Amino acid sequence: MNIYEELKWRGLIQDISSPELIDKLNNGGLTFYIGTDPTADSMHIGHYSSFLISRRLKKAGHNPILLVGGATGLIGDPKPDSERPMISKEEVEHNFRGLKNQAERIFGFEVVNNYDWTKDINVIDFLRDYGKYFNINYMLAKDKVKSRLESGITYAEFSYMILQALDFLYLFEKRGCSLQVAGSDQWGNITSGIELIRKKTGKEAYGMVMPLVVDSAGKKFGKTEGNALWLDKNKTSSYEMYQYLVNLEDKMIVDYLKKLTFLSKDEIERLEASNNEHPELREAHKTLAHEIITDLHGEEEYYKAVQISEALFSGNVKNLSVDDILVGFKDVPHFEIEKDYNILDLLVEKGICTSKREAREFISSGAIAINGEKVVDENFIVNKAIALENRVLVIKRGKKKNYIGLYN
Ligand code: 545
Repeated sequence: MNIYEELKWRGLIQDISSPELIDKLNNGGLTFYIGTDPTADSMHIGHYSSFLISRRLKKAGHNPILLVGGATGLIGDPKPDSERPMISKEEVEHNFRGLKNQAERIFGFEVVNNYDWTKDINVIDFLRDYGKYFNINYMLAKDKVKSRLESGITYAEFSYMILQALDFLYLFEKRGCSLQVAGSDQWGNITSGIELIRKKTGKEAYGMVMPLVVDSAGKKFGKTEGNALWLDKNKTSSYEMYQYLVNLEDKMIVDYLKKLTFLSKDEIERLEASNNEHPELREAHKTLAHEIITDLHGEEEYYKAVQISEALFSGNVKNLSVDDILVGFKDVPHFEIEKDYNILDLLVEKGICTSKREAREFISSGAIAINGEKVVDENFIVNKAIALENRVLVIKRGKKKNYIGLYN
C-alpha cells in the first residue's frame, strides 16, 4: 500500500482539496502543518488521533510542522452553536506552554507559534494585505459562519478564518509548506488559506481533512461524562486511560486500532478475528491500550495500569503501592479514620452499612474484606497497624462496593 491507500484504509481521509495531492502524498517531500489552539493546557485523545498523522506522513517522507496558535487562541475559532467565552491572555499563555511541551514530547517535531508573525501586523496592514482578499459573501458561505447567522457571531470570531489563512500563507512563503492537515471541522479555514495563497502568489497549496473520531453515540471521542481523556497523565492516569480503552464497545475497536495505532493491516485483521472469535479475551482492546499508553507514557505505565486493574478486580490490593491504590480508587468514597475502631462501629459510622444488624449480616456472610482479606470476626479491631503503608484501608463490601479509609 502507498501512503494514500494506507490513509484511506485507516479511514483518515475525509476530503482532499485536489486530486493532484494523491501523487504528491505518494512521492514524499512535502512540508505540511497541523495546528491546534491553546484552549486547554493538554490535548485529549481526539487530538492525538489527528496529530498522529504527522508521524504517518513523516514516515512517508514528508516534513511536519506543528503549530500552536498563540495568536488564534486569543480570538477563538467559531463553534457551530455559540460564541466562545474570551480567555485571558495569561490563560492562553499557560495553555500554550502546556501544549507546546506536550506536542514536542509526544510527537517530537518542531512547534511554531503564530503569535510570532501576527503580533506586529497593524490593523491597516491587516485590512490591506489580507482583508482585501476576502469577499464577505465567500466568508458568509463557510459552514461555521453560516451556522451562526441566526444566533449571531462577533466580528472577532468572524475574522478568525483570515488569521488561519494568513498562517498558511506565511508558512507557504517562509517555510515552503504546501499542505495543511486537520480534522474535518477545519475544511473552511484550510480552503480560505488555499484561496489566499492562490490569489497572492498564483500558486497551488493543498488541504487534507480527516473525520473527527467519534464514539458509538456519535459524540466526539474521548469525552466521558463531560471529562476528556487527556494526554497529560496528571489529568488522566494511565489506569483511567486503560479502563476506558479496555471497555470500548466492540464495534468501535477496529476503527480505533486503525486510527490510533501504527499496527499493520495484517495485525489489525488478526485482532479483529480474535475479537470476533474470543471477545472475552479482549486481545484487541488490550493491544489498543498497550499501543496508546506506551506511546504516551511509556511501557512501564501500561504494565502498572494492568497491574492496578487486575488487583482491583481480584480485590488483592496488597501488592499495590498507596499511590497506585489512590489512582485506582479515585472515584470511590474516601474518609479519614481518626481512631481505632471495632469493625461494626466503623462500618456503621462511615456509612458502609446502615445498621449494626446489617453489618453483622455482611460479616457473617463473608462479604466484608479489608485490603483483600475477609473479616470474619465481628469483634475485629481496625487500627493503623493493619493499613497498607500505615495509611490506607481498602474496604470492600460485597462484590462491587469499595471504600477508602485513610489514616494521616
Ligand atoms: C489555528 C491556526 C492555524 C491552524 C490551526 C489552528 C487551530 C484550529 C482549531 N483546531 C482545533 C483545536 O481545538 C482545541 C484544542 C485544545 C487542546 O481550532 N483553528 O485547536 C482542533 N485541532 C485538531 C483537529 C481538530 C480541531 O486541534 O484539527 O479537528 C480536532 O481533532 O478541532 O494556522
